[in-house]
Amino acid sequence: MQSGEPREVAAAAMVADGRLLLAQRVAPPELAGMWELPGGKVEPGETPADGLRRELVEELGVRTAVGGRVGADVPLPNGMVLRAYRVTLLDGEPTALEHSAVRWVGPAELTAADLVPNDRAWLPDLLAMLSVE
Ligand code: DCP
Repeated sequence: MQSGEPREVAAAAMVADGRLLLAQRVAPPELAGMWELPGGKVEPGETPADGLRRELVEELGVRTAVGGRVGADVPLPNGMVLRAYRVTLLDGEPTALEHSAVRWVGPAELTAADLVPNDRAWLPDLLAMLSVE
């Protein structure tokens, strides 16, 4: 590691028409079947926005614009940090290329969804985002 800044996992809070996009994980076994904000590890030399845009091409096949932060930092056990960003869909229909499914949810479905434990901390922030869209 060249710097003291932890490696980042960037996740997308993508909202369109008052609904948030959730993606269903296939791995690891303890998270398989649970829903998350799609994203992944930012690679060395990438900005978080670059990394998140790349991950969303790989995972969902869509072109996006990455905006500001949503919610708090979530420390990950391996010394990484998980951060969520507002994302706008520019082109394409999100497709589950690396997940088992994707779906757009409103506030009630989001509250009821079986979210991965790390993302559950963002629930109030995500609900607030949906209510002002
Ligand atoms: N993670 C999370 N919530 C999210 C996205 C990720 O808790 N919304 C966690 C799960 C993993 C870590 O972050 O512990 C890395 O996420 P991924 O496995 O999705 O990231 P990559 O696709 O970059 O992983 P890899 O390169 O290992 O395939």
